[in-house]
Order: sequence, then C-alpha cells, then structure tokens
Amino acid sequence: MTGTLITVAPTGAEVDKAEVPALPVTLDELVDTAVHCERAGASIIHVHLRDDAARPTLDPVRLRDAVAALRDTTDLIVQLSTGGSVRDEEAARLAVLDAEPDMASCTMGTVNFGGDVFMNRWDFIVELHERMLERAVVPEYELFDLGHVAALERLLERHGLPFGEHVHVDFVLGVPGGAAGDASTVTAFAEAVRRYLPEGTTFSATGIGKTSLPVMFASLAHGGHLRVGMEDTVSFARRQPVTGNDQLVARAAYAASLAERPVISTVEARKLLRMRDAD
Ligand code: KMH
Ligand code: ZN
Repeated sequence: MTGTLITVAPTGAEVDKAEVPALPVTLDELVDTAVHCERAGASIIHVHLRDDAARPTLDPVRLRDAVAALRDTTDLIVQLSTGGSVRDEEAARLAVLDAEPDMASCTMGTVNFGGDVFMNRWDFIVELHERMLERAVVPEYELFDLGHVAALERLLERHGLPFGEHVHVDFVLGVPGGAAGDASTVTAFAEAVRRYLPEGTTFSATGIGKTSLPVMFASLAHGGHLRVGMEDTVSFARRQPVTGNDQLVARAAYAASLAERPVISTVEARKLLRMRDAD
C-alpha cells in the first residue's frame, strides 16, 4: 500500500473572514499558508480565491497570479477549484482552466448545499472533463453523494479516461444535503469506488466540520488519502479554533504516520497522479 497524499484546501468559498481571522484570503496569506502546509506534509493545494473584500472570486488575473505565485514558492501540485461558490456561472467556472493549473476539481453532480444548491449539470460536467483532457489538466472528481460514483462511471464510459489515464476522486462528506460524514459512509464510498471505477482509482476523503476526524481515520483504514483545511473545518477540537491550515495538515500527517502510511512527497504525488511533469 502506498503512503498518504495530503491535499490542503486552505480557503474555500463559504467561510467568512470576519468570523475566522486565520482564514487565508490575500495572495500573501495564501502563499504563506502554502509554504507552511508543504513543510507540514501537504502535496496538493486546492485553491479558491477571494477578492479585496474577501468575497469569493474567479477573476482570471487573480487565478493566473495565484498559480504563478504558488509555483514560485512551493512544489505543491496546484489544483484550482472549478466549483467556485454556489453563485458562480458555468462560463466563469470553465474559464478557470485558462489559468493552466496542474489539476482542477470536477464535481460529479448537483447537490443541496445547506440552503443553497451546488449546480453541476451533466453537460457542464462533460465539458469540464473534455476541456481538462485537451489541456493536460488532471481532474480530481469531487463526490458529494453516492450517486456521484455512478455518474463518474458513466462519464468515463462515454467520454474516456482523463489526462494520464489515472482516476483520482475525493469524497466530500458531511455537507448538509450530501452524504453523511462518518466511517460507514466512507466504507460505502470506498466499496463503490472498487466496484464501479477503474482498477487503481485512488481516493481521498474530507469531512466537513466535526465530521473531519471520523472521515480521516476511516479513509486511512481503507487505504485512502486525506484532504484537510479551513475550507472544510475551522475548529481543531471542541471550542478550539484552527490556528492555521498547517495545524490541520500536521495532524493529518501524524495520523498517516500512525497508520504506517507516512505522507508522500510532491514528486511521488505527481507520479501517483500521472501528472504531465511527473518524470
Ligand atoms: N464551494 C462549493 C460550492 C470545488 O471546489 O470544486 C464547491 C466546492 C467544490 O468547493
Ligand atoms: Zn473547493
């Protein structure tokens, strides 16, 4: 069994900077958190950007600047979010790929998202999948519900494998409206991956809020990888706010080492995911 790949999702689109001052929202804060998270054991950074008022943005110039700055300062695999916020238009979400990231997210279906709806139409998913293949961008398929595994099986059957021909998915559990964030749900997802997706498919898992720890331990038990970060969790423990993303990455790296699956390097992660610059 391989070591553990850790993705950090430092910012997201939903957490309010006014309520969580440690949330990185400026480019300097993003770079600073990226450097510390790489040192703590992360190999992928899942990026959402904010504007000058700390609101979510898909501004193309900011996206390009962020990709360049992260490449200048770290060896992390830069994964841009094409999910954005629930209010982002499809055209702007597709245009994220113009910033030429190493990876991008691709959510495999529409899901209720608290009181909102995170919309992912089938035709939009197909377009995203095909554009990523054309541009040699490696997708991370985001699965918020068990039906998203079947949707991914259908996508791959009808439209082929992604760039690099390796499939990597991420279970995003505990979203109000999606699948629950607990160990038995991770088991159900891991079994569905083995049953319906190509042999060798790798998965990571993240749990929103207090589901973070059960999901982390269950993913490790199933040979899965981990995603952590303030996009998903802003409490380190009961009544203990997260001090920074690196705190969450360090805990995940420690858990991985206890599971005898220590973190892999960014070089190993590029090979695992068959990235274009893996050799
Ligand atoms: N912010 C959520 C609506 C992704 O990054 O691809 C979508 C999300 C998924 O975070
Ligand atoms: Zn995201």
